[in-house]
This record gives sequence, structure tokens and C-alpha cells, in this order.
Amino acid sequence: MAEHESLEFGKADFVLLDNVSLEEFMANLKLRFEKGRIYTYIGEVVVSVNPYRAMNIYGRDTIEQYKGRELYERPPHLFAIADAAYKAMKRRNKDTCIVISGESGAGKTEASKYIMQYIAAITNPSQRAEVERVKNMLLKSNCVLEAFGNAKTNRNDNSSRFGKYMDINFDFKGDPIGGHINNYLLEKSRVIFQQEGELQRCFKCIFQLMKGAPDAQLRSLHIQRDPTAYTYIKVGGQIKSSINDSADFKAVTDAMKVIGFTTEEIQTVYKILATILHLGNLKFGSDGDVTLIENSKLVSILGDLLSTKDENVEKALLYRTVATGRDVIDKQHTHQEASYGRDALAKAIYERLFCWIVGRINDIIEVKNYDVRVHGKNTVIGVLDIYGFEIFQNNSFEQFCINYCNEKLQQLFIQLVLKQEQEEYQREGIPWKHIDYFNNQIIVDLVEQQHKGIFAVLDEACMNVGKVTDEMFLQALNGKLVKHAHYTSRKLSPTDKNLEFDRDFRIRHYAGDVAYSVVGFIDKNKDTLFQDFKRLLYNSSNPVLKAMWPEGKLRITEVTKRPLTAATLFKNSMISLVENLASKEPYYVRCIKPNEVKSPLLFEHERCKHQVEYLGLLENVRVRRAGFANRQIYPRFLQRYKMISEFTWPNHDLPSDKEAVKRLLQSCGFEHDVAYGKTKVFIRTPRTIFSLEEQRAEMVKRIVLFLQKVWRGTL
Ligand code: AD9
Ligand code: MG
Repeated sequence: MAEHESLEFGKADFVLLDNVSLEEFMANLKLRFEKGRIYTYIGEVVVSVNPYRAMNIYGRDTIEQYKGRELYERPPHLFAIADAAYKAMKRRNKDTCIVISGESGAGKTEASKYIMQYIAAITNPSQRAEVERVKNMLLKSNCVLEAFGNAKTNRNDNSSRFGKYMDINFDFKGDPIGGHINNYLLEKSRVIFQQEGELQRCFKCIFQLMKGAPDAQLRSLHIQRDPTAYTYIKVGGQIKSSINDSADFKAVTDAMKVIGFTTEEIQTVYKILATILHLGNLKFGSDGDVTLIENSKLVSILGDLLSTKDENVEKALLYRTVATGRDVIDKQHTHQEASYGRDALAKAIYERLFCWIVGRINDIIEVKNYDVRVHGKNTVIGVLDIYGFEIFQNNSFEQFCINYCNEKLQQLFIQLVLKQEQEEYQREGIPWKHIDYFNNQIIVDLVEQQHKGIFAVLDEACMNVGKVTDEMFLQALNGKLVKHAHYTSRKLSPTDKNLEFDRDFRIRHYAGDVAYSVVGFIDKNKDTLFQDFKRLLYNSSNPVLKAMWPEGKLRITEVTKRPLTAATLFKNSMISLVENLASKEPYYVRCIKPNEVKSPLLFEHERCKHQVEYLGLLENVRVRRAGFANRQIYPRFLQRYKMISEFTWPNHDLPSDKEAVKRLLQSCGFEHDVAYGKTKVFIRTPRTIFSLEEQRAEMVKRIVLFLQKVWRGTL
């Protein structure tokens, strides 16, 4: 427990509060925020409040202060938790993970970067060139992923629009030797549309290209510097570039080079961005029954950028090849289908580009030539930085997935921190007053349960052969979930003033109520991209582009399988993410956003209180306070510490190991700080463990000296 700070900064660990009440918790959080102490512990959990200003607490000297130290020795910091995860990994050969959670704009991505910087700074003392190279690439990959996966939203100027889980692999010396990134559902609808009237922008890389690329490069891409010239990115209304776009373009391009992207690959990346901008400007018209492209000049630009013939581009935009029995025919799109196809193409090539970038980074950073027999066990630290819970003016399928993901992570926190802990005390017969918390499993089930869950109902609607509308999907939901305590809609609660539209359904999430508009759910879930586009891209003479679209190889008659829906893919990826995290030793960073206006001075009491409540922090303090920092089964405890007591060294004659441990702890004066369970001894404060460790080290030294004397015959 961190007690070393002066009380004028408040309590460094919420466990030390005099009374565990919401008022005291909030008062302490506020005091610390105002005094510039943005981190506070709950045992080993770090609570962080976004300072919204540059803090001088991440430099080299601070890193040195935390390196190799125990949590309680220094003021609370992300570095301490990173060090704890690192030590657990190195000393005990454990895979660990750091789960960073909190709502949009709370500081998760910044925290994940500081954690990675810390790990990079404390490893590889011998400056091995290969390890330096890996570290550099791991850090540089952040810059590239942020450019392609982040965007300005009305909640955060640099909002992650994808989820990221990064494993860092270590060798037996504890030095990073590689890594792997898993990315989760990119909000690709942002490519073609950003909510109007808000501070929303398209992905950062688009603006970086426009502002930062040299004239010649832009000319070759047929791109103007003026964002208002492009339909897709001017929808949001906020088209001002940010100050950094130009410098960032250079930094991102350099980072891609350092990571190992070839010149051709980098050029293709920017060609794809240009393709998207041009696609947005493509207009369809009609001549009688025939659908036409009005600005056909763009077709030849697209042909040029995609390294394919103009007529192929035109055909893919206007026709669809369909197999009817044995015949294959070209069916012309209606005006509406053509527009749909164009937008689907823009979104799909962006998403594919993003996944390809992640894949390329993985190819380069993955651990190579590692032989367990030579190098020992390869362990990992995983860092999870995923989109935070969000509520916009208009919430759609993407927000639904993002908020479901946050429900899953909250459930993991409950499982690991609240539930398991209490269950163990009960199992072991330790006197325990149960601490109540809201278990959100019911909401997780509401979304993911087979047959009855919202995803299942959505998938069923999408399976129907006939035309199913979003409204029909809503009706199906209303029918299935009429009695669910966390679900409602205008139809089910006609007098509810907070439900504005007929098209909305509302979920009572653990973090608050969110109304989702069903408009677009069916389309986004089906996520159809006409096969013709896949073939178009696969047949490009640009090998990089071609490699991104391997499925374009299939002829129309060979495509039989219906692809998995977006919801099913996302659900499966979340389930495996949670399984992966649960298999590691978890460390938590809980981020809080102090205000909505990005101010370093404002601590909005109600906003913060709401977050503290839904993150379950008070319950966390209660469990922690009533709980024990360390537990060990009796034989293992004895094995480690028996030498520090005359009653147990070298062997004990007590009736059981439990009795022996009792006697040992009594003789050392730790009786007040422990409890005896059926199979384990529970130790309340870490200090007791450290003290036992010190005494053990001292005794081991003496025993070794003694034995040396015996051997030398000098005793
Ligand atoms: V989202 O779910 O991706 O929309 P995050 O990731 O939680 O969100 P982010 O880390 O991007 O939020 O933080 C938002 C902004 O707060 C940053 O761009 C910084 O301007 C600011 N911030 C966050 N943490 C710190 C910090 N430790 N020091 C200084 C910070 N500024
Ligand atoms: Mg983020």
C-alpha cells in the first residue's frame, strides 16, 4: 500500500480511506486531481483521471524511480503497474496482461503508450541490436495504427475507432523479442459518413495525406489539398485540419519505412486512400432504364490508381455478375444499388487496407527463430486498449458493438476481481461479509445469448431470403425481449419521454442507458460487398493490391458459402479475447474522464461519480479492504519460510502444516495480519510478505555461511 505521500495530496490508495463511502471516495479523487496526482491505487488497480495537460511525470528520471521497485514504495503510477506486470512475467514466468478500460476520451490510448514506453525503457540493458530493433518497431507501430485507426469524434480528438490488443513477447532474459497485434472491428462506416454538426472527422491518415504529401505525390494521386472537394469527408461538417496533419504525414510515412514497408507498399497505401476520396465523388445518373456514371473522368482516375482497365472499373460499378443455374449473366445495378455498391467498396477497401497494415506489422514483429530449448520459455505481456463505452446523438450498429465489448470487459473485471475473490474466501471458510455489486452478466446475455440474444435475432433477420427491413428486425426484437429488464423500445414503452424515435431500441447498459437507431443494422451486419469488386481488385496489376484480395480469385460459380455476419465475427472475436485475457495474470488501469470539455481544471462531480459507480470502484475498494493481498497453500508457504522459525526448521512436529504455519506466524508477530483458511493462509498487507521475504533472505544467507564453514571444516 502506498503511504509515502504527504496527506495534503489525499490518500494514495483508496483502501486507506477512513470510511469507504462514495463521498469520501469522490473527495479523495477530486483532491488528488486538483493537486496534480492523477493516479491512485485500489490495491493493485490503478485509477487514472485524464489530466488534459502535459504532465512532467513520464521522463527518464521517473522511469528510473519505478524500475524494479515494489508498488507501495513509490507514488501511484502507471509505471508501477507496468513494472509489477513485468516482474510477475519475469520472476514467475507468468503471462500477464494489462487491461485498460474507461469511456471514450478517458485516457486509455495514452496510458497504453506510456506503458509500452516504460517497458521499452527498462528492458535490454545490454543494448542488443536485435532487441533494440524490435522495441523500436513496437513503438513505431502505434504511430501507424493511430493514423489509420483513429479519428476525431465529438468525445475525443484522437479517438480509437478500432480495438487493439498487443502481445509483447519476451525471452528468458526479460527482453522483448517480438509482438503480435490483434485488431477488433474498425468503425469503417466513418470512411463514408461522419455524423453531421459534430466535431467528427474521417480517419486521420486522409487529412495527413491531403495536408502533408508533396505536390508531386498529390498530383499523381489526382488529389487536391482542399478537403471540401471530397464528398465523403465533408459530410461531418468539421473539415478543418488539425495543426499536426502535415508533420504527422511525414512521421507516419517514416514509421512505415522503419517498420519495413516497401516503397511500393507505401505508395499503394496512399493510392487506396485516394481511391476512396474519388469514389465518394462518383455520381450515378440514368438514361431511361440504364444507370450511368455521370463524371466518367473519375473512372479513368480510378483505373489508374487501382492499376486496372477503366472499362473493368466501370463494369464493376454498374453491373453485377449473377449465376442463375448454369448460366452466368451480367445484371445492371439500379441507381440505388450502384450507390450502395460504391459506398460498400469504399468501406471495404479501407477496412482491408487497415487489416493488411496490421498483418504486415505482425509479419515483421512476430517472434522469429525462437527455440525454447535454447532460449527458455517465451512469456508475454498483453496490453489491451479498446474503444471505450460511448453514447452519441445517434447510436448505430458500431456503438452497439463497442458498448457490448465494454460489457464483456466489465464482466471479466467482475469475474476476476470481485466474484472470484469473494468466492475463494467463502470456499476457504474465511469470515466474510458479502459485498454486493451489480453483475452485468444479464446484459452480456441480452446481446450474445444463442437464439434469444440481440445478435442472434439480427442474424436470423439477415438470413431471410426475402427483403427484411430494419423495422422488421426491431419488431422481432420487441417480440423476443418484451419482458427483459434491460431492453425497451418506443413500442414497448410508448410513454417514455427519453425514447424519441420509433426506430430506436434502448439498452440499459451497466454504464448508462443508450438508445440505438436500428437504421442500417441489417446492412451493416450483412456487410455485403459485391463479388465483382473482389474480382476487380484481385485482377489488379498492382501486386500489393492484388494480395489484399485473395478471395477475388474465385469465379462466380465457385462462391457458395455465405460469409459470417459482422455481429457473429465480432462476438466470436470478443469471446476469444476474453478467454485470452482470463488465461493471463491481469492488471487493471481504470480511466476516468473528468469533464466533457477537455479542461485540465474542471472536475465535474456528477460525471466522475457516475463513472466511479459504473466501474464498480467502490465495490473494488470494499472487497480489497476486507480482503487479502496474498494467499498461499500451507505446504508451499512452509516450504518457503520454514527457516525463519525455530518451530518449523528444519522440520515441524505439529499435527498439521496449518498448525505449523500458525506457530511460525505467531512467533514472527504477524498474527494480526493473517487469516487461516481450509487449505490456504491469507495475508492481508503486502508489507507482511516483504518482511517475511527479508527474514528468509537473511536466514538463507546465514545457512549458506554455516554450511560453507561445515564443508571447510572450520566449524
Ligand atoms: V477512445 O475510447 O479511443 O475515444 P481514450 O483512448 O480513452 O479514448 P485518449 O487516451 O485518446 O482517450 O485520451 C484523450 C486525450 O486526453 C488525449 O489525446 C490527451 O490529449 C489527453 N490525455 C489522456 N491521458 C493523458 C495524460 N496521461 N497526460 C496528458 C492526456 N494528457
Ligand atoms: Mg483510444
